[in-house]
Amino acid sequence: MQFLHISDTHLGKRIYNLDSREQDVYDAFSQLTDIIKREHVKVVVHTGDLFDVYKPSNKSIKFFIDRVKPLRDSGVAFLNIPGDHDTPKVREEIYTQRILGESLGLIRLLMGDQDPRYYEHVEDNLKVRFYGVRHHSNVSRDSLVNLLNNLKPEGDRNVLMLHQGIKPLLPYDSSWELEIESLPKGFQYYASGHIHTRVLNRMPDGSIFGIAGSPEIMRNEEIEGWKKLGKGAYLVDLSKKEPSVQPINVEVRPQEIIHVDVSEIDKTILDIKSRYVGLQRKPILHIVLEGDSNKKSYAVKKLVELKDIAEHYRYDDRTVDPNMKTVRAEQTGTVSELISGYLKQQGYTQGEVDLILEIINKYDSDDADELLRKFAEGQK
Ligand SMILES: [Mn+2]
Repeated sequence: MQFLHISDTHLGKRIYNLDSREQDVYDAFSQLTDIIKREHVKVVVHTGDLFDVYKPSNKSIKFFIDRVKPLRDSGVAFLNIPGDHDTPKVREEIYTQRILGESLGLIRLLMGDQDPRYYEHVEDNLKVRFYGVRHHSNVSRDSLVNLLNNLKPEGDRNVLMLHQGIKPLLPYDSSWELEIESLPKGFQYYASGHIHTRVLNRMPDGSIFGIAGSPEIMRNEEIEGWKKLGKGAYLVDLSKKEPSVQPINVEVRPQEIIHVDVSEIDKTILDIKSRYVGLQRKPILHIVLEGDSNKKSYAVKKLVELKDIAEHYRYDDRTVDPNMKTVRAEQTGTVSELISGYLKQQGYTQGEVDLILEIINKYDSDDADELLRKFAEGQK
């Protein structure tokens, strides 16, 4: 019995507000649905952030329906849990997934805290149960842990779908809600979303913890992982008690971060051009300008030549004036301590700093609006 694990498709995302980047995100999804057909899987497990926002554009909803309806009609079950991006930011709104699931019957939505509690699939005389819990933010961590502890994995094989920050993969405070060692036992495969770079971890009990990752590069931090591991889907085989996983890659628009000393800009531009000339999919280039800031403006003008070979380029100015003294932030401490140190340097009071940190930590919760209001009042 095989199923396909995909995640974090972020349909509708328009990186740099470019039509071509929105299309790249759709193309990656289309490649995934091609893999679903080619591999003849009967179950697809999507672990959240199906869309980029909780109120997706009509264009992205139509795209999803047109791609997934033929799969549904050929008997494929498309399972999904909502990720943080899918979660409504206001109490009165509902998940888009409920339209796709309850109203259209295109997906099987698993929330964890309401029925159905699992999806059961029987193949090769194996009863496989898929459990899933929707994304829980940091503030509702207790109910998440409670839900997980009450799961009863009673199939011949059991899969758990999650969309959470997991320690130690996301180690910073407020970035994780679960620790990998404390995941509930009895599952052969932990299908995980949220983190965009692929991870495959064999656990001590022989089960596998898998992060399928996003099928396109959504953030710069993903470029390194894409180069090393590729992007795409995981084909998971549950025939044996210890599962085996085969990564299947999709074609992604190339991206590169290039550090450039502004005094060598002419040579570097020639070099980049020769490397990327004639590519079918033009790259996205992230240029990091370094060196003497007095030579920056010439370098920036010169970068325009990259328009010939790149779909898009952007630059990050890290040049320095050799006559200026620089102030360095403390290199130790947690992210919160770094932010707090910086804000204090900028003249914010301790009370304001605490409020700002709280807003950052609760940005996706219902409390955020209330906190912002308090902060705004304090500023008057
Ligand atoms: Mn995501």
